[in-house]
Amino acid sequence: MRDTLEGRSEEEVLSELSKFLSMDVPYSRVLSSMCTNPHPIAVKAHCMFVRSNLGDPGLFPGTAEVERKLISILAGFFGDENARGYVTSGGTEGNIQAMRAARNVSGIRNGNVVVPESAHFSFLKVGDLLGLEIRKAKLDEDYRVDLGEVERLIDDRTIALVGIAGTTELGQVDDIRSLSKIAEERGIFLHVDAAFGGFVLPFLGIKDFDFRVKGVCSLTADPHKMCMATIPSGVLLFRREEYLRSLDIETPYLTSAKQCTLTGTRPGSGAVSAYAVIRHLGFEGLGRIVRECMRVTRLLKEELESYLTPVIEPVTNVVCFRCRAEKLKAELLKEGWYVSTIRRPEAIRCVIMPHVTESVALEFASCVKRVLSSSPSSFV
Ligand code: 0PR
Repeated sequence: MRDTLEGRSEEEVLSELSKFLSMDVPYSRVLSSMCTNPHPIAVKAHCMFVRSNLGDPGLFPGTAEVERKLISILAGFFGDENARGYVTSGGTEGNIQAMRAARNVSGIRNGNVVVPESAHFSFLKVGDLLGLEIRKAKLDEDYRVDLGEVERLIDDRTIALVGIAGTTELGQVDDIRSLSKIAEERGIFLHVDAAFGGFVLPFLGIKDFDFRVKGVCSLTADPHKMCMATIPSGVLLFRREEYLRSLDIETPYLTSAKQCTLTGTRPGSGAVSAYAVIRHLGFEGLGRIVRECMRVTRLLKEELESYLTPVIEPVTNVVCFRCRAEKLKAELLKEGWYVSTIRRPEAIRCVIMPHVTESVALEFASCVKRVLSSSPSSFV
């Protein structure tokens, strides 16, 4: 039947939308995602500020104040209370804008950026959008960026180095201290992609990835991942005001004279939902949740390690197991479980977000064991 676009009752529209919503996968059996169910207070805050537009902050001074407060809290959390920044749509925007700032302050056009081979695919967008050459440095045997490779790839057109604190695939953390040393010696901008690890590592006692390390110029961390904010919520911070100002363009007819953000119209929800979670749980409460995810990650590793070899000892709440990955992933999907595969080495990836509780992880582990023992030679 042809869909005439005549007006329909609220009930009809919402019931149609409910059908679509029910097609989406609930998180309960998802181990492939770095997102999770938002915290209930994040949802409440999101709804309260649903009409806010931070793109025109003069009309929303209250929302803008929440953003300032969040940035100030996180600046301190990441080791430099004077760091400046804003709430982005997530790690992709953070990486694009950090590289744009690095390029603008360098004064070099057609430059290059040295990233680890493990970098998130958003850096391919960075290269395409900004006309930068993305040079991929090989990894060492622990899947951290190889520092010798980084030095080899640097030349006089290198505008930035990138380190990853919590890689997308393995959750591994690059040696940011050593990258900082190289960056400082060569006078190059250093950006840390902590989109995932930013709200994990500090709670596991790992602090040498942020502004505490002298050469770090910018950092991106996403509340919509491990901080349980609503999507979209990312935070981009710069050590120096000058970097943020290099992104400014004039906005003649708005309530503000300049804008440094990538998008124009911008939701307030990312700022207020992250702020609500942090104020409600405190870093203490958030830390407890992260450490529980880490405990469950280790438990899953122990449950499965006599069947499958972990690629690395988990550093964050991600564990990858070597296997014939596409085959095992497909078999697990038949049982309703979602895992992802990684590029190198061949392995399945399990991200232990807060919705993956101990009982979910144990149920998953027994499913994996069952699948493996049904056909022992097919998957390993
Ligand atoms: N940097 C790192 C280290 C990341 O892991 C990610 C996303 C990004 C940057 C980009 O962040 P945004 O996607 O917020 O722009 N990592 C996840 C990934 O690609 C994103 C994700 C989350 C994908 C949930 C799927 C999913 O269900 O795996």
